[in-house]
Amino acid sequence: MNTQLKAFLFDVDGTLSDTERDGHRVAFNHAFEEYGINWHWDVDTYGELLAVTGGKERMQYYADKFLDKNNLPDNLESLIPELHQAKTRHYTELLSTGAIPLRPGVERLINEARQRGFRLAIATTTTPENVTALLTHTLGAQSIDWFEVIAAGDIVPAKKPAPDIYDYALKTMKLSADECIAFEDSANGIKSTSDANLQTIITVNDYTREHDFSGACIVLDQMGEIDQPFNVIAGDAYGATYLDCDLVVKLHQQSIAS
Ligand code: XBP
Ligand code: MG
Repeated sequence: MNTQLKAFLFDVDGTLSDTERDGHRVAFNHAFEEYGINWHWDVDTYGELLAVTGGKERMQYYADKFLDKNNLPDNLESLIPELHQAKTRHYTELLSTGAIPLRPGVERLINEARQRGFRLAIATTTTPENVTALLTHTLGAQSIDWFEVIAAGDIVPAKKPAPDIYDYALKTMKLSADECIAFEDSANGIKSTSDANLQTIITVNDYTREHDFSGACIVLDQMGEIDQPFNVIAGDAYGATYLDCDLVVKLHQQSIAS
């Protein structure tokens, strides 16, 4: 069977942009300071906390697993959503400074995909405002409309690694999983795509390099550019040195056939 590829589904954090270490982490710490809470997430601790997706869920996980039960704020349940709102404000302010760029090759691939008529969507755990802020401050405000669906945050109750956010995007676009390809960066991401029956192209980052990406079409260190070739960590790039639509189509075809 030769199912035609119709749509590209992108994760955001870690895939479109390296947002976690210098973006989300910093914004969480600003929120803790703003509320006078003596929590601080250093780079390594944050790496462990990334086991749980979703900012509210991550704070709850931190309180449950990293802190002394007798030393938690009394009002933790109501505090977490408040902290998260503050964190979102700090994060979107940070994005507005232009401090967090897209990863190499992302803009080029999105532009080529649009020119070639592939449909685009986003499937992410992060808060919707964060996605629109990232797109606005990197590709421009008009880019929000390039994505047919922006499936984000609490739109589904079960976040990644559950497949729900991808199932939601597929259902909204009226596409089958075979007609799409997903772009992810993490083990939670590929668990989510695999359980939604999607083929997945992985670009790793410093937090996810050692994750298990079994079942991916290919694992790359980045999408790459003409003058900035990717390194292939696992899989076959068929001689390509950067990810373009021809390679995406080929990887999709090969994965569907096998
Ligand atoms: C992204 C996340 C998010 C962000 C924070 O995971 O885990 O929780 O770190 O976002 P993925 P919010 O890339 O797998 O979608 O604080 O807005 O929840
Ligand atoms: Mg991600």
